Amino acid sequence: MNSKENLVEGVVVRAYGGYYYVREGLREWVCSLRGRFRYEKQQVLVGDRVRLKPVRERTGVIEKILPRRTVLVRPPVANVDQVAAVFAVKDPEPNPALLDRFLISAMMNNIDILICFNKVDLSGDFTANPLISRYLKNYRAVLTSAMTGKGLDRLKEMLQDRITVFAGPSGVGKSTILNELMPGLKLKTGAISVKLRRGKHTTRHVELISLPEGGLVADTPGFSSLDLPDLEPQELAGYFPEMEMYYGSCRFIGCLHNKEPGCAVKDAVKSGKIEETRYRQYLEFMQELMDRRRY
Ligand SMILES: Nc1nc2c(ncn2[C@@H]2O[C@H](COP(=O)(O)OP(=O)(O)O)[C@@H](O)[C@H]2O)c(=O)[nH]1
Ligand SMILES: [Mg+2]
Ligand SMILES: [Zn+2]
Repeated sequence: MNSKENLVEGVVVRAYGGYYYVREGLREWVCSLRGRFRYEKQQVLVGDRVRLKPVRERTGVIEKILPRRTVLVRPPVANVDQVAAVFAVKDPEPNPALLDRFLISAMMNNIDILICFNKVDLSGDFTANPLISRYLKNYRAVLTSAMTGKGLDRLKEMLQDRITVFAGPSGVGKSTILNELMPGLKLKTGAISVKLRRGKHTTRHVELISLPEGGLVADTPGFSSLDLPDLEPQELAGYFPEMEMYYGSCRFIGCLHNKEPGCAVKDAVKSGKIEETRYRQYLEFMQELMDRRRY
């Protein structure tokens, strides 16, 4: 507690029925909002760091919203440190196009990304799977099984002291993992969610779960598609770490690594230094960005 102003600082972990639940260490405060926020049209988001004035025990009024480091739109969470992109090694098969979209949007929002390949109990030689091994080389990744517990300690460490949003298709085990990490938590699992329309997201009541080891995590129901952020075609390669290093090595300035001669990226694909499928994904995204500009 800040003795001078008598204000308490904490993080909004959920909002419901006009009340905001603020986590301060191990305590949770139920808060209303100082009226001026309403006519200033300033919205309080889950993930916001706030200062509150205690009214009664564990009840307070939010007086101040501290500046946000990041704002995620889907789901609406402030100050997200990282997105955990969860995929299954099998059942359902990993979807690299969707994973690559997550990677690009996270980088663009300055949010770290952590890839979690779950259900490793279902597949013996998942590292031999090129779909998976190519990400293990270039990104922070963890292999887990919510069934056997493998990799969960490592994952816990990666979630400590940070705000993380779990993203990924439905059925990959996001809720099962969180239930394992948080004893007593009973998120619904195994529910095949109704098919989500493109661009639509069902998480209205997003909530941050406080893990016992520290760290706040938001579950999402999972999405099967994600629009690419608005990028200039020239910027796209910068979002593929294995291509970025060839920046400036192509014959033409502004090379899009597509049809241009003397392209260092295409040479690297030919010699196997860049994974062919990732390069093809790059070209597909490039086409999508180009198509968008025709309007
Ligand atoms: N074999 C196996 N099954 C899992 C694992 N994690 C989750 N599942 C199962 O996968 C299904 C979907 O899990 P759920 O947590 O609901 O996925 P979500 O949609 O991503 O939240 C459930 O039937 C789980 O029991 C795992 O590590 N191994
Ligand atoms: Mg779920
Ligand atoms: Zn090039």
